[in-house]
Amino acid sequence: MTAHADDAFRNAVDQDVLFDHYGAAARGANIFGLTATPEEAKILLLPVPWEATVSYGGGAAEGPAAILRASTQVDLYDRELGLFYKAGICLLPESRDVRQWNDEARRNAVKVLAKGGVDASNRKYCDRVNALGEKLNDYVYAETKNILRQGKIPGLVGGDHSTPLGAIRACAEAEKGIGVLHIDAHLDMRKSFEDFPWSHASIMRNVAEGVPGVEKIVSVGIRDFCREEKEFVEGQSGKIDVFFDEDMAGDMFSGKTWHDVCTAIADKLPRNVYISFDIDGLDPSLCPHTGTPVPGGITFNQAQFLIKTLVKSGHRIVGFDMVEVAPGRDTEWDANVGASLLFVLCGWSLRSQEEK
Ligand SMILES: [Mn+2]
Repeated sequence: MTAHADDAFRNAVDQDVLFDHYGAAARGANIFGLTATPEEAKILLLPVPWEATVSYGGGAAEGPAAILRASTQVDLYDRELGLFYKAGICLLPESRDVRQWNDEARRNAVKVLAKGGVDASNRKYCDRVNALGEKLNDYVYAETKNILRQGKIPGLVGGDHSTPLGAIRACAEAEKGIGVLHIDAHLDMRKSFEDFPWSHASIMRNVAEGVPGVEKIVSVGIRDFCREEKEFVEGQSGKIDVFFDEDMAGDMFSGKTWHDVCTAIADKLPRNVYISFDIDGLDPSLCPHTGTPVPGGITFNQAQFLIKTLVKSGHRIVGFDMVEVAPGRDTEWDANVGASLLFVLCGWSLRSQEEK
């Protein structure tokens, strides 16, 4: 067990600490109101309250706590999957280290963002942000490795979209030649963003260039990107397939079905798949407070059907993340949607272990 996982376990059995982290809703119960311990649970969810380099709206660092609070509203029975939650789903406690790294990185990042990038006067702040980003990547990698070593399914709860790099790396080492199903409004293929290489806007570029165990990336729902990102994708000789939001909608306006689209997406992926789900891939009415909302996007039912189709066509989900959920000040709506999607991801990940 890593030092962090050790902490996580001690915190999980210490209700006062859990109470501290998550507020009144969580006393004695974990996500979805379940009570499985980290030892019992088949799915371990790692909260990563990190949003160091957010460029527009903030709040994603509060995503895990908000999802936990909202998760008690999710009905546990699923007509197709039955009482799958009995396999155990457990959200680990937030790491105090990650909170501290995030706060420090955020303070430093603001000094770079204020000038629209790095120059001689703020280089040291930029360097510090990037060093803390590397620490975060190492932490997520070690925690995910640890979850996989126990034969459990890892699910990361962000945080911004920079957070799952270490999780994808760990999953790609456990199963060679995995695919990444990337659901997002943004292509996230920038070389770096405002001189931050570990940015939310670079996550899939970092996966494509830095995680050799990923043989395929399929990006879905994409409707915001720059020319450099598009050219990067085109230069990857088929390693990356993009299902642009406009094209998917256009196909359906012209008579194709969502079933057709989902089958085409699933056909592009190898058997073992990591799902990286940025909530802003959905229609922004489902995530109005996410950091960088974009008009368009898929519905909740379409997302659910896509995940189902993937599993029913014989793919195995080796890990997943749910990122960029930012709670609104006066509403639990974003977190309700995030919690529901997280439940869908948990259910079909478990089912996918059984499918041949
Ligand atoms: Mn993203």
